[in-house]
Amino acid sequence: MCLLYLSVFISFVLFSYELEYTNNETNSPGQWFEQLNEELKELNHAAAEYAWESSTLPTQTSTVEKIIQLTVQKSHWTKAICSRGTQYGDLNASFSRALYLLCQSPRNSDEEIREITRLLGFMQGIYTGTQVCLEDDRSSQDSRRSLESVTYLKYNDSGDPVSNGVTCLYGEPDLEKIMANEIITEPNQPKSCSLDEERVLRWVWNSWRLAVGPPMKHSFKQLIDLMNDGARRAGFQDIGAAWRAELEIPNLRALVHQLWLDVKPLYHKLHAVLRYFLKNCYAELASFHRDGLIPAHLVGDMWSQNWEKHVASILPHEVNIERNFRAANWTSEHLAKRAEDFYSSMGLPMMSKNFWERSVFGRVGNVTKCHGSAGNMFDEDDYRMITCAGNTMSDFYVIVHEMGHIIYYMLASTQPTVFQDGTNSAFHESVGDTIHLAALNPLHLVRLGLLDSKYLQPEAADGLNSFDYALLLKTALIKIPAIPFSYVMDRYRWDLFDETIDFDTEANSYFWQLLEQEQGIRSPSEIDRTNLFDVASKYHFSDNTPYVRYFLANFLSFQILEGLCKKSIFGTLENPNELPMPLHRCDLYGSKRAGRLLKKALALGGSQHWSVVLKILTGSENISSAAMLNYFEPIVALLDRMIHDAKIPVGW
Ligand code: X8Z
Ligand code: ZN
Repeated sequence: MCLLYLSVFISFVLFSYELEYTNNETNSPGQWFEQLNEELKELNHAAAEYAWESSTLPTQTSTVEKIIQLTVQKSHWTKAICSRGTQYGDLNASFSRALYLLCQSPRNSDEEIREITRLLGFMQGIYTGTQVCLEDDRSSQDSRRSLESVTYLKYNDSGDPVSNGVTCLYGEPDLEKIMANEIITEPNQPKSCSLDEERVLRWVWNSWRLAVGPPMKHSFKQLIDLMNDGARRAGFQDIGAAWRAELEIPNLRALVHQLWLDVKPLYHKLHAVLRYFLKNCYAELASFHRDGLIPAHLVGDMWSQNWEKHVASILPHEVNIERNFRAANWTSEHLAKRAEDFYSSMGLPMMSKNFWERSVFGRVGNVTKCHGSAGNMFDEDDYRMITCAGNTMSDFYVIVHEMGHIIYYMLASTQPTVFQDGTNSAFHESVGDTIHLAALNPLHLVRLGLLDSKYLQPEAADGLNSFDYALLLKTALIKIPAIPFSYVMDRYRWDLFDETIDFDTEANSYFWQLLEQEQGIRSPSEIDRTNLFDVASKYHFSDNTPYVRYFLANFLSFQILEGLCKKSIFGTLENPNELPMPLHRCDLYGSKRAGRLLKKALALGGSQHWSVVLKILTGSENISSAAMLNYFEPIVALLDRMIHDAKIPVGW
């Protein structure tokens, strides 16, 4: 998962249900609680070390075996703790909460744990180790011929990709970057919107899915059964219910549905405008015109969750902020320094010496995993990041995001170990996203030397100028398509887990039914996809990480930004006045007031329910779409004008 654990599986702590309780007798509940936290720290430390090992070194059978043993050990330990804990009853609120957090987990036997760990390792290995290979003149090839050359490759013993004279590419970041058009150095690169470009994108999109989907399908079916067994023994209906319980939102399914309904009109407008642009751009592409769905490979992202690639085509502007960013030629360490500078300007902690010495920035050495992650090593000041970042704005996003996890770990580190994971996973995902939104404000872009200060001047009655609109549209193209995507990722898995959907006959067709219905995209390939398994093309699927946390974090980050802004400007959240600037213009850089509020909330770790944390940060106890919709209000007006003027149809 993105917080560096062995897997959700170990972070979620499993019970072994046959073993006797084994922990030592101690004098008082207080001493016992202290000892429990010491032991948990040791277990978490070992888990973090193994997770680091398996992310940065080629998979060794010995590591897998150590991981299995540790997972089993932790499950026995948890069972013992929970059985002992019930003898003490409800001593106080903190004690009860600690036991609640530790003891709500699925219960699998040692043998099941072994099998689950093996299956997860296998799936993760496919995602991180698979390369697809292509011949050099791929742009002029027929896509069907290219598909035949897809090869399923691993590292050789010295950790180098196996290549037989052809170019072999990983999913992340190689193919991901081709889809987002971030590999732009070749002089003979196909022209944007050409059929050559379309063919390359289709090839990449399809090859990745053909390479990783089918090998994972059978393992996932086995995994569902094993995880459901463990969840049912713990009193849950299925593993989906157990995943949802971690968030502590009683009406989660209804809330998620409502939040999605709230932003759907905006998504449909963005969809309409992008489709209009793409149809004009790929006028020769016959298949485009069949229905209202957008072919998935054209939106500028492997998973269709981020459409920012098309911002300049939809709304051309003299400032190309993306180009300015790349031209600065920052390395990933530079980007990390700039991220650290933003956090520390608010009075939040600087990264530790260990962080700078041990983090991995790039596919260097034997790094096997390129998806961004942040590790709490549960050892004095040892926090680390893995990212295969380059020098684009989306690389900067990943670094700020991961640093948000680390800031949360650092601030929660004075809590007992059991509370150091934060109030829930959605809040953990929202910290970096909030600060990233804050860093995307035009004033900060001027500060970074990426934007001329003349673009701070208002041009219209709403106080905005043309650059504000370009920037807001770019942010909307990043944040809004992520909503239906994240909605589908877990709605799909919940429906498989509770057997609403029959895995054997509907696993892939149901996924496409949801993608078409919610995202309005369709497969670009003529291949019959019934027996494929396209959900496996996403990192979090093979990593078995629940995804609704990102859905919620998206909304939370706008709410928290608004709260921090109010605090920064008025000194209190109670002030009933509107902010004196549009939300995206609020500059949190250097705001010690906002930093103090964030510190106060995050330092509680998991000791309090998330609604308490949200109340501190925003004055409200409810997750809502209002701040996000307020942020994008100018964009809604802009899209409405475009749709009206060009008579663009909306919906599909
Ligand atoms: O996986 C991540 C982070 C690590 S927790 C880079 N994110 C999701 C994704 O990449 O799909 C951040 C936003 C969504
Ligand atoms: Zn994250």
